[in-house]
Amino acid sequence: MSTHGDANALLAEIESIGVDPERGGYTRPVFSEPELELREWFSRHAAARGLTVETDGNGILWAWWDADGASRRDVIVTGSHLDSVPGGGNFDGPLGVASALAAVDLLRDRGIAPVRPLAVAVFPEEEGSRFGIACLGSRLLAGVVAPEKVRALRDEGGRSYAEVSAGVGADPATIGPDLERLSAISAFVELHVEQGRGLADLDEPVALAGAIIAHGRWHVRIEGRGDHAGATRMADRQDPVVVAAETIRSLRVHTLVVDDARGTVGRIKVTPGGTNVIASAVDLWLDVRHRSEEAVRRIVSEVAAATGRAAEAEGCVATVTEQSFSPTVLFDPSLRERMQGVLPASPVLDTGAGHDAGVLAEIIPTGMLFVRNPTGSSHTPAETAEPDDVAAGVTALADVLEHLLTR
Ligand code: HGY
Ligand code: MN
Ligand code: MN
Repeated sequence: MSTHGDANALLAEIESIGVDPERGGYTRPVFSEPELELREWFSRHAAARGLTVETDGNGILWAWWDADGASRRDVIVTGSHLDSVPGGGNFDGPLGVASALAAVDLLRDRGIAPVRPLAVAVFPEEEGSRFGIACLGSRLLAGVVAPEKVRALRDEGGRSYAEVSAGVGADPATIGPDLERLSAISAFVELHVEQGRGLADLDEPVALAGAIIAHGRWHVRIEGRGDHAGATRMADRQDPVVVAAETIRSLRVHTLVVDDARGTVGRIKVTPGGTNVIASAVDLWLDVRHRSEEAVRRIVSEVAAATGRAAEAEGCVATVTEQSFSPTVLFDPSLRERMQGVLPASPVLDTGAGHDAGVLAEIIPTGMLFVRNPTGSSHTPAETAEPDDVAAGVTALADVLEHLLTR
């Protein structure tokens, strides 16, 4: 099957990589075998299109279409990520990467001669599913996360980022800000499957992004006293699971009273995890989002206070630690105006999902395109995009890139 100009065909090539038989969908953590396979898939297709592929010190892949004789200044970048959440869909990330490759084909077919370079970028650990910090690659590039903190991050199996990245041929000593590379970029446009029903409700195939709402992650650790489930009287217990239940309940209560706030606990780890064992500790993670940063922080402080009260009553100790925080992002208005000029029929939608484009928006002009997702669901196997909408997304991206590369 030819993949020329065809993001659907490109996606079809990877739909058997990282399939998760237990959860359904795909589980492709950064630096895992499936994600490395996807990186190789990308590099192969980029090279087949005559793009020069390099991996920078942060593990970001860059595939270059160098305009004849142009220096690598005033660069236009597009791309996305290939890692997934556990049991995620095949579109969140890969759609942006496949569409970028297909858009290069369309620009070639149109005989476009760029006056500035184009780079297709693939950012590692956008989901933060392995090492806990979302958009880790773009945060390292932007210098908004300390390299020594990253090197020490550990995955569920206790392996550090330094150890894992070295194990796949990256040099953890080279991670960190690359402001020279960033200063050479004049715009970054990321195409992404919509994670919500905005386009489905509007019956439109493609949207421009307006804003990303603020979102953060907090690690809650509750320590109690492990003991026997049968031999321990209720009055003698210090059960961290009981405190965790109050944390989760208070998150729901305090999120519901703030209009359009979102609060989630999607991950809990009970130690040691035996049915007939009172837990010694519980780890859980909060994901809290809202357009107002202050509202996010207020919700988290209410939940931390409720957790502290419940921990004291139960004779446990609770700590709440911020893992990552992304302020509300308003995408670059002048870039969005230019994109709207190219795509006048496309609506502008905000999103509750974070993206590398949101991290880079602090430093360089960034914009996003969303492609309709009929289910509106994401981070689940139900995430989808119709082939015609995928094709419409590629055409829209090619139109925007043509505008940015030739003026
Ligand atoms: O969590 C998010 O919003 C994004 O999908 N990483
Ligand atoms: Mn994504
Ligand atoms: Mn995602």
